[in-house]
Amino acid sequence: MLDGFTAWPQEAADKYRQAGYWQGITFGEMLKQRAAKYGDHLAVVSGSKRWSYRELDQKADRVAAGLMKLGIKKEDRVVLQLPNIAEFALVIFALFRMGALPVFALPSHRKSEIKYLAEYSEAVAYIIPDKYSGFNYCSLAEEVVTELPSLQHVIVVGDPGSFLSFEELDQEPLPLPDVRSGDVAFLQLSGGSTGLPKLIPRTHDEYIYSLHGSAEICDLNESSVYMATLPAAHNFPLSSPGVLGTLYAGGRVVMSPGPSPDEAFRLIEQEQVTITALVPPLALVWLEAAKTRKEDLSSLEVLQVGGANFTTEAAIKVNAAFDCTLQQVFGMAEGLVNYTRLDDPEELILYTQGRPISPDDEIRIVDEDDVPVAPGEIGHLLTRGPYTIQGYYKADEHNKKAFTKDGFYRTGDLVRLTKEGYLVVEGRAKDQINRGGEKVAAEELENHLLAHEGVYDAAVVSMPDAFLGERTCAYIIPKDTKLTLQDIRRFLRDRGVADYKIPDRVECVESFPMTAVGKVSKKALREKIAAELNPSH
Ligand code: J2J
Repeated sequence: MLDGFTAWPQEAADKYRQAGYWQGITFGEMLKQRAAKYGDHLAVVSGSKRWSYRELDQKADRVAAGLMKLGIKKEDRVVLQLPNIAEFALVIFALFRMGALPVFALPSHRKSEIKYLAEYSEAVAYIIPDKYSGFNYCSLAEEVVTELPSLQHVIVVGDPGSFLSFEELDQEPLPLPDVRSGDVAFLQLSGGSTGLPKLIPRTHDEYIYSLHGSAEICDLNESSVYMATLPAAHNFPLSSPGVLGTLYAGGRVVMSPGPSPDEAFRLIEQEQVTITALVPPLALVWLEAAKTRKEDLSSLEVLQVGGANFTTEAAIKVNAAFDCTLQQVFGMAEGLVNYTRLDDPEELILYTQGRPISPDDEIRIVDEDDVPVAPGEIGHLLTRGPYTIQGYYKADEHNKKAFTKDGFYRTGDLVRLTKEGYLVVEGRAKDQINRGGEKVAAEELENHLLAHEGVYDAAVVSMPDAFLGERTCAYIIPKDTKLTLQDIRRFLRDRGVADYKIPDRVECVESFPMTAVGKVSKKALREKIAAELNPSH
């Protein structure tokens, strides 16, 4: 078993197996079974590439052989930073088959994140596109490998420059190592609230169960067409039901190169897309675009929205604008995913964030002392279940805080349970900014800011924003001269911090408000900036 992985207690594992949740199959076997059943059906469509299940299955064996020939072995970690292209699906199945673990980076990550991910996971390889969205990933890889010699292989989809071409991985199939369904299949990135992002180990058994449950809830079958609109590496478009849930169900995955209506609407019409997933701000962009654009979106049956607070007001508008079923999704890369059901009454779809996938997802809503709140009251959401992790990867100290002694994950979300048993997300206790679905850990950004020689202290908080829901405000106590937003932006970009983490606003102050116990009062800072932005309230 992978070092640094926290397994479920034996009793829980037995229960999940007996209940039929953990089916004992690996991703490699899952694709083999689907290829046997759906052979010529299209599995993945991306640009001019249209791969059937059989092709995807055969290619996965060949690429697995190519990876093994490089010397990559079972349990090795491989940082994967691919956008929504067919090779994304291919390479993850190749890695799953040979038991190496993809570490999912987002296309927007830069040197700071990639170096950290590679170092922390002790990755041996890094897989990138040559260019995407105007950014040159080969230059990024050059910087990273110079500082991290342990990263032995850089594999490039497209023009490889001095690195290895993805095409060279296409080799005659080799015998594969023995991969078990209880093994860790990949490491997913946590949205995080700590100084350094945490990695989430997910096993074949439990993740495939979440796909199975998600596909069933979303009514997926072999005629479903799922479009990956958000970056496929994110847990939502990857698994809820996403790219992998669609392949589980024998449907077709369409990779959209980007989320804008320009790219997405044409693909919906052309590929007769039946389901896709959006974050709330994007749903509002689509809503406006749908008023004027001519593309036919009538193939859409389900529009999923999740990842960040979706106001009822916005839900009502989106629901009215699209002639399909709106589904709210409240999930997390650590496990638990809640969905409104397709046949739910409108009140539930518009006013709640759904209910868990599994009857064995355990939910506790508690106060500051872990005592359950009265029914219907707001409290901290704790959860345990057949696809929620029992610990972050190699993070023993943090795990003591992030999980209860009896294995419940502290989500950091403030929720209430309706009388129908549905969850409503009311807020957040974790120190994170949710910038329209993109998560920024306050402490991580504060650490970057503290590295600036002109910064004496920093406190990062969310500020309300009509479009993204929240944006990032950095309060800074400068050492001597005031720092501007431009100074901070330039500094963070030079450090290689991803764009979405760069503060939207910088406020220089002489001191921070303190709580009674002498900690910086982020609540007071949040209130201060909110009042400044909206003086009438
Ligand atoms: C409010 N906050 C939400 C929602 C997530 C499906 C869908 C989303 C994610 C995801 C995911 C929210 N309303 N509808 O992994 O499989 C916030 C919560 C949560 C955190 C998790 C999936 N849906 N959130 O967003 O790991 O704060 O996963 O704890 O990125 O996003 O973020 P992440």
